[in-house]
Amino acid sequence: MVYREIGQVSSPKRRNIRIICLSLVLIATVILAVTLGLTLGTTSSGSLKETIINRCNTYLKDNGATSQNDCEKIWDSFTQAFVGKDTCDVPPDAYDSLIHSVSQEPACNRMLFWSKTKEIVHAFTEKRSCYVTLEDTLLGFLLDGLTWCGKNESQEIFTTECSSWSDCVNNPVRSFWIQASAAFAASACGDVSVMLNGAIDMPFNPTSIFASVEVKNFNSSIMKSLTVLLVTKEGDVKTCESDASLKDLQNQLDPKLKYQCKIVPQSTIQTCISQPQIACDDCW
Ligand code: DVN
Repeated sequence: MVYREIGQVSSPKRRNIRIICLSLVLIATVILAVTLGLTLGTTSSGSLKETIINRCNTYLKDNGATSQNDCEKIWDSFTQAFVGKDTCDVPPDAYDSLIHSVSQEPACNRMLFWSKTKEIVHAFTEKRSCYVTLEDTLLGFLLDGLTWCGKNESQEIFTTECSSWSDCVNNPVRSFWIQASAAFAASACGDVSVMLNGAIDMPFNPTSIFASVEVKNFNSSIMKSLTVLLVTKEGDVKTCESDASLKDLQNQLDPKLKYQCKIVPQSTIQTCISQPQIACDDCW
């Protein structure tokens, strides 16, 4: 009988032990990955609530509107719109309670709508208060860039694995922006502006929120005019007069509203973004 030092085993045995060890490591890895995936995938309401409450308190502190708004009540009105509902069963009017829970005076003569110009319009309004987009108001600021949904007969709040904008019409995020946009447009007062993209075929796209929701909610009893700011790049040939979609926009407006359109070179806006000391009126 050949004795072997303790710790030494025959090669077939050693191979079996190695296979068992590798299998155990593999199983442990899979369990860890699944656990992490499940944990990270369904963010509890905690982190979303923390984000939204922080945004709310920051906005109120920076804009001095603390007395009229209660962030906890706003959160509760927000969650009531979609918690316990299927991710494709949240219609726009589910957010009516949330919209009514936020109190903010409309920025008459400073309201700026936009379509296909999200980046440049917010780079501009981030540096200046002479124009205000929906996303610069408390309601839009709270939820801009976030995703959320619930599930039938569940109190959980999810921030991933939610239906996307194009999956179904009544998804929680799209319905919110439709209802918030409708309310923002209905409150539009005085001289109003919209920044449109002169580099695309249809600056006024009928399927956009601006066209399908906001223009339809303008109220000519409080709104006086609409100025289109058509942002163009070097070499763009589109003009205010030549574009058919802008004629369509003009035809959709209440004739009581004054309409004008200005070509605004993108370079001019970029200069105004980088030099906030330039007066707003000199930016277009
Ligand atoms: O006036 C603005 C503002 O008030 C806003 O509330 O609505 C108007 C802008 O909406 P719009 O006219 O539809 O312009 P866009 O550029 O086509 O879409 C605006 C935003 O809606 C997009 O930037 C998307 O947001 P995101 O993903 O960049 O944070 C979103 N959106 C529109 N169509 C979408 C979509 N997101 C995903 N899939 C789509 N099909």
